[in-house]
Amino acid sequence: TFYNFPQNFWWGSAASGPQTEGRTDGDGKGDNIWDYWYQQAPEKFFNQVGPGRTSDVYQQFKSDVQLMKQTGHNSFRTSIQWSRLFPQGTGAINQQAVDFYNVYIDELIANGIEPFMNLYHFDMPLALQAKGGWRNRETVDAYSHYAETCFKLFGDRVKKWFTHNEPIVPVEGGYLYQFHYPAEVNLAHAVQVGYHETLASALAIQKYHALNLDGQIGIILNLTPSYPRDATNPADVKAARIADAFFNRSFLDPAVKGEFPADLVAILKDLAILPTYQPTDLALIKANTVDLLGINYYQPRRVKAKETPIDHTNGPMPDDFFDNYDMPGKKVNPYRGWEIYARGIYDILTNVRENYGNLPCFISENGMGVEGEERYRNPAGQIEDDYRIEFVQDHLKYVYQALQEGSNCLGYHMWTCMDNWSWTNAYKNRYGLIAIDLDHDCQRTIKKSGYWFKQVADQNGFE
Ligand code: BGP
Repeated sequence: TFYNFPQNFWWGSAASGPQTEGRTDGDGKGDNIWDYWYQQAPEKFFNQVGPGRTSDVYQQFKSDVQLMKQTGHNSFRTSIQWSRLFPQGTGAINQQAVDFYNVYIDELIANGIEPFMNLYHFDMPLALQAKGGWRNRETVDAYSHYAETCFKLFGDRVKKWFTHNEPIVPVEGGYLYQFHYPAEVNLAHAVQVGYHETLASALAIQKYHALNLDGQIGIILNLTPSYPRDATNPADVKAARIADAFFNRSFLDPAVKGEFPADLVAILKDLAILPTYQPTDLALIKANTVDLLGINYYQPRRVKAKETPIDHTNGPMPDDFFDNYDMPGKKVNPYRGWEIYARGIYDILTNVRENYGNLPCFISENGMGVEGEERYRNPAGQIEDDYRIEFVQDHLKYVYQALQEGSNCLGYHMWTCMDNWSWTNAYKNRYGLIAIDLDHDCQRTIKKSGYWFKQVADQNGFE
């Protein structure tokens, strides 16, 4: 069979400002929490490589756009760095940032690549974090001003906007499992942070629509289908449902339906940790839902009824309600420890079609991080990443199946365009269609998967 995708399907990749641009001295960027955390605790970062050492897109974007063309992109997502545009998070604007994003956006468009722009990719400006970050309602106002400024500056050309990338991740990383700054363990704080992210998203959507800019605004969520160990065991099913409420529906429901999931609200009420809110907020969230949903998919979540004793050390945790289930025989990416389960992408798209009004959506990230890819470099200098081609093909077949059944999936973006710096893992795992050589001015070479992807995009499908 030839897997033929719909006309005008979006083929491309995703990246983020903080992971690719590079700081560059004298450009006026303010610190964000990653700059700060690295200064405080470099040992937390793989090989002690921090956010200053990136693929240097700030300098090299023009030739990078040519590489995107050579790898079949008709669209590409990155993010504006809040702390580049507003070095203090609010207040004075940095004109050099405006200039940079202007030329970057124009270069993409001039080369036939539609820019998709995300506003927040884990990069809280330090000056705002110093006042509590997302825990503080003032951050919501600062964000809404930042978002509106971006729409006014770039919205004449950028027609696809996203309020957040994976808003659950700063909640989990910063306030539950300690892989983002401020690395607390406090469910009440986590809930407040998540609530403010959702409120900020609704406010940005309101501002965007009010400007009548003839584009769409959405949110990008990492959805992890939550599978019970035994689908015939009610306790397992219940556990999986609770995990789904905490990690998927917590953001998906307010973003698409304008309402928080009742079962999650009941749990938080029971624990007396509902967030602080203003009475008018809920109507605002109800009235300002997304036009478009970006779905990042890497792995499912396998869950069983709680069997291990509840750990009370840090107060309540989502983990009090379920145990993760280590399914025997599952396929795992050994470098990241994430299960590889291509069918999950079909289950998500089907869920969106059946339970979320078949909202327009697209796969906004999917990919495979591999350590030590240099060993696959052939004598001609190309990295032969057949495992990545197989991974993408497996997932695309399930996207195709969902499309056949009526899914409104509009595109597929890989994580990522070129190997990039990734939070505390830095350069350990490489995800790109294009390799970079960190020791030689980040020299770029297209991987085998990059050429393969170009062929798929050109043919709008594959055999
Ligand atoms: C997603 C993020 C990306 C990127 C990717 C790969 O969660 O949106 O920023 O990091 O995952 O993850 P990692 O680099 O941690 O393996």
